[in-house]
Amino acid sequence: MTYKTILSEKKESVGVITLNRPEAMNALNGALMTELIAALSAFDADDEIGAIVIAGSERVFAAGADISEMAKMSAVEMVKSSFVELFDGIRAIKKPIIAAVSGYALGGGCELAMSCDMIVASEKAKFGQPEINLGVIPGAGGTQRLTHAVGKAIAMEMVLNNRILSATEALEFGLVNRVVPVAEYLDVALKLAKRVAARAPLALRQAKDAVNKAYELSLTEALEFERRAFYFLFATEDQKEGMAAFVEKRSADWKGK
Ligand code: CO8
Repeated sequence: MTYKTILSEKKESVGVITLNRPEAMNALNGALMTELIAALSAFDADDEIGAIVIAGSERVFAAGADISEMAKMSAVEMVKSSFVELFDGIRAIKKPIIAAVSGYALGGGCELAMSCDMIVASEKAKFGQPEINLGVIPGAGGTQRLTHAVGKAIAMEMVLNNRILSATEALEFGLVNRVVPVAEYLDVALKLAKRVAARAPLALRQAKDAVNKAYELSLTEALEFERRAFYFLFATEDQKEGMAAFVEKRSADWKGK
């Protein structure tokens, strides 16, 4: 399938999606979000793909929701457009998603990066929630995922006072997994995605789900969820293969069954 606002390609076991609206700093308009969810869902359903990378350009990951598209909209039009609900489509993806961020990740762009499971940042990455400058607040998880990631003090400063985090600050505060030179960030994200993609697919799926439950359930409920997921995996061929391979001192041959 060809897209107008993104590029989508397979690199062996990894699906790579590149946001591609350079004229608008990769601003996330309705068309881009719809195409992004379509491309993510296609990779999620593709057995050849084990993990997904979402990238922008070196200059900008995404400068937020498209302000010119939103500027004149009423509250009722915003509700009817279901624009922000498109973000739920990212949450629905079962395979691991890695954001490769360079340059600006602002507003909805920062929220998009945080909706992914891991973030590889270039030294030029900048993370911010500048919605307060527009008379609004983050609407796609910025007040929640950011607070979980960096804690209340830094989140308050970012959301209330437009503090922009450098890549090294983002690493220090736990928002990103690693910071690497600009020339390497895409490669590093791709290599990380390939390593993840080589793992047991059903265990990966359960693992992603279980870690996310830490944000959604009470500790008692989440521990129960984890235990059930752990037991479930003993019904898979991959658990038998993985443990046999360890005992026989060989590498496992995962089947995703
Ligand atoms: N929306 C629309 N167009 C944009 C956006 C945007 N978010 N950001 C940049 N552009 C456009 C500019 O208007 C400009 O267009 P033109 O060349 O036609 O004038 C072009 O991109 C280049 O931008 P600049 O000239 O401003 O480039 P600079 O290098 O000087 O500055 C910045 C780059 C700092 C990124 C600057 O463009 C900026 O501050 N952008 C806006 C950032 C922002 O406020 N983001 C938050 C938006 S609101 C939001 O995200 C709410 C999310 C709610 C839910 C999300 C659902 C998806």
